[in-house]
Amino acid sequence: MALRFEVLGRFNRARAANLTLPHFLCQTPLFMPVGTQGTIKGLTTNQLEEIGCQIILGNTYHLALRPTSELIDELGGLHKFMNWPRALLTDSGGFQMVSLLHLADITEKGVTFQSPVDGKPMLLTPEESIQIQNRIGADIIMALDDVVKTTITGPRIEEAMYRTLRWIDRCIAAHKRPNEQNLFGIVQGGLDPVLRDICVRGLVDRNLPGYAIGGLAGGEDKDSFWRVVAQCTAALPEDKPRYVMGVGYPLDIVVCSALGADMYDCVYPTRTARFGTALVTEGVLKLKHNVMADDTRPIDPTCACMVCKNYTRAYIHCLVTKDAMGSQLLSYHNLFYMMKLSRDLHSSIIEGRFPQFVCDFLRKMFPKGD
Ligand code: PRF
Ligand code: ZN
Repeated sequence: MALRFEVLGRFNRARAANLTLPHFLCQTPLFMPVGTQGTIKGLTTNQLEEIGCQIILGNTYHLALRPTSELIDELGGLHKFMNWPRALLTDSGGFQMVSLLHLADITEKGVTFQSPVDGKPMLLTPEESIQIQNRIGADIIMALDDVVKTTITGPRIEEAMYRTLRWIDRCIAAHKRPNEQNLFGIVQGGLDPVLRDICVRGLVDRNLPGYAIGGLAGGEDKDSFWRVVAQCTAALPEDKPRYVMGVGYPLDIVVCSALGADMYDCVYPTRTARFGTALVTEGVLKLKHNVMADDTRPIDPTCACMVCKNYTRAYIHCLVTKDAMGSQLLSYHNLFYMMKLSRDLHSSIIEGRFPQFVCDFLRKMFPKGD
């Protein structure tokens, strides 16, 4: 195992911890921004450090196609390649292929897809996904899982869950750097509590350094989503990190943290920035809106970030969708918001004021109580 997970404080099921990874000591709960091609679009790694990012996510699928994992390995690993000294996590690639390429097809061997480079059929097996991730060198690597949309029903959900369990053994066997990189298993099983239970037990038996809850945030209703998270966190070990994949709405992070989850990732804060939306205390602020044209306030007067200290809504309104600087400034602010949310969750849990923090958060976001 190449991590240490030390719980520093709890409030009911919520926990705040130090997660010591090979490249960085992270504090949980934490949000991980998503960098696709070895970059968080529009931000330098110096800015990411300034914002307080502790760990960022890279996608195996994208990096394997370009610049290729062999080249990253040859050039000294992804940390060095992208000039990021802190922690990295890579996702296994299957989910990205299935969600990006509708031509992807899953069999027992692995995920088959058409190469977007030359159109040739390609196969990503659990062994290959781990080999690629070993070359990339992230602090945390993810098992290849069989992901299906939570909104479908029937035998396919069960097949995917059992296949994910069979594949975890192939991933464990293929993992050549267990002292430098942590392999996390991913709980699947759709919205079915019986399938989720079988999958959690199966993965816990493998004694992995951490566990992810997958297959969520794909259009299911919030009640079902939170129920699955609650069930999985209750059954996962207390002394290992729990990562809810693909979750990035501030409200979901607060609720999942209350349910005992520790880690999150999502493109939402940076993607919504590129569409002109800022995350603020009251919810969201649409910078494209005409009322912003002569608004001389910062995005969020309560925000301490570089953007809110230096620029007006009017200026960002003027840039947004016309100049790359608009989405860069909004991405900077949105990630600052996510990092502050992570820190506030961590410190409020440690200081015994988590319920007060959650109440304040909800009251500001939903002032009418709805
Ligand atoms: N599996 C993997 N990556 C993911 C997910 C998953 O289930 C999700 C949730 N839908 C986001 N990213 N490997
Ligand atoms: Zn700001």
